[in-house]
Amino acid sequence: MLLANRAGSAGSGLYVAGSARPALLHTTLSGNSGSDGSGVYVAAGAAAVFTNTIVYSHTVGVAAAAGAVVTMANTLWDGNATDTSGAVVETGRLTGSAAFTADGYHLGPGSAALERGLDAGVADDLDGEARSQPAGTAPDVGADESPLAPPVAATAQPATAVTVTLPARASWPCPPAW
Ligand SMILES: [Ca+2]
Repeated sequence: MLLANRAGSAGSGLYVAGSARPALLHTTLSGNSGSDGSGVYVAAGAAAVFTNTIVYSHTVGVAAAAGAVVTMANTLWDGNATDTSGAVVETGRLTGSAAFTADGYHLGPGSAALERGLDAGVADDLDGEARSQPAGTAPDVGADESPLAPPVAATAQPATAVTVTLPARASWPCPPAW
């Protein structure tokens, strides 16, 4: 998790350069700032592979220099002025609210990260809690795994029969006298 870091150079959350080839699983990048505003910067000649990532609140979420190779699978983008710059190859793009809790990285109700990840073989989360929850569901995107269910798209509810029982006639108000 890379949270609210400040840096005087590009890649305020993460800077990848040289022959580095990191593969990052279940990363939450939130509110990193400084320099050119990029949360992640991958320099020429370097490469990075991200799986199940939340990129939240950056001037530029992920920046790839010319000659960098950046591959991202199942990323939730929220609140960035610009999500990507340069050649970022993306599959499983997710949008919607990260809906973090007050700490800025745990997932709250309605988060678009809930159960939208790929099975990356990660058995727990940053709290040491089991991933996935409930067992057998798709993992959450980002560093936290929550037992919360994903938001449900608005759908028509099935019709339900309604039975109304009227009180016995004797208890009705008296009819007007004739
Ligand atoms: Ca958790």
